Amino acid sequence: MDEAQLDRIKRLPKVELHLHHEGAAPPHFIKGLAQEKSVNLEGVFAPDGGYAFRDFVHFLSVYEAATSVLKTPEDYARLTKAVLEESAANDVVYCETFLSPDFCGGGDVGAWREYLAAIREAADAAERDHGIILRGIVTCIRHFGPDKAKASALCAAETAGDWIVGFGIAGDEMKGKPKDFAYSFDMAREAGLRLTAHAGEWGGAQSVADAITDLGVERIGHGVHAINDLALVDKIVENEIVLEVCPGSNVVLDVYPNLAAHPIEKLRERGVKVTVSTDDPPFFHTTMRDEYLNLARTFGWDADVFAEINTTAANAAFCDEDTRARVLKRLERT
Ligand code: MCF
Ligand code: ZN
Repeated sequence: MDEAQLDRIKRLPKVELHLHHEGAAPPHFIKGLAQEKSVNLEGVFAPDGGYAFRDFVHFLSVYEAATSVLKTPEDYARLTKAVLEESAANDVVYCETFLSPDFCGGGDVGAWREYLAAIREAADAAERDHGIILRGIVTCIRHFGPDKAKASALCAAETAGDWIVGFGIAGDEMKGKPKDFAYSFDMAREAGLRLTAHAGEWGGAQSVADAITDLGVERIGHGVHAINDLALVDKIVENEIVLEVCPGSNVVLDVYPNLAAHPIEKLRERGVKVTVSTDDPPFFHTTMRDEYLNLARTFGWDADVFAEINTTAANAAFCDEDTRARVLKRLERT
């Protein structure tokens, strides 16, 4: 692929469906807040200035340590501004971000409303300044257990609407089973929220099947291990379940040794609706532009393939139809 083609791919307008709000925090932003608040973040940063972690479980604890400096709604407003500036610089036109009431008010509905108001205000400003549209997915954290998940689901249900558009689950997939969280997903569904779950990243194909059956999700975060069960892949295709694939994340966390070994292309070839996201970009030394360039170089994907992926993502977005129409219009202008 020549440089002109790669340059065009890099600059395409993009839709990102899988981004963790704190996980997108630039390290210098977290360092600055730690200094302001005199919080000791020893061990969180690598000598190169990025985040330091050995493996997935260590990643989860470093994520929580970095998040500990975000203490107020105002901190989250500043975070939102920093995150959206970076996303807009990568030509992202629409993004869905995972927000956790555990970190934003400790599961209390009143406190959560204050965090949410601050985040929305910053998102509205970023939309005015950079044209990027943000929507939120309330996310429970699997290793915090089903009780905390219920508190998150209540926060989600109380604030469901045109901005909080979905409910999901992230965290340590090796802890508990999807059905332990079915009550929370039922509450969110009844409140009109759309559903997604991290599954099949560390768990096998069965973990993806359980999330679909027991939680009734229409999207799966990662889902890559579905490739080990082709009958499940067929079911995913038939039911038009969309995968939020984060290739760079999977390589850095050692789910796959390199991008060439990643199943995204096999899944796409079999007809699965795949989308592309960064997950926690500075943690994984990636950006949306990098993800696209790496996929183009590794699998030979041209601009048409990426255009199709972005249309898939826009159609799978949890936003209202007016917003979707605006996003699809932005994708046309290439
Ligand atoms: O997708 C990656 C890796 N797999 C699972 N979970 C997470 C990922 N990035 C963040 N998370 C979790 C983590 O537990 O999501 C939470 C973090 O605390 C934040 S959700 C706003
Ligand atoms: Zn994730």
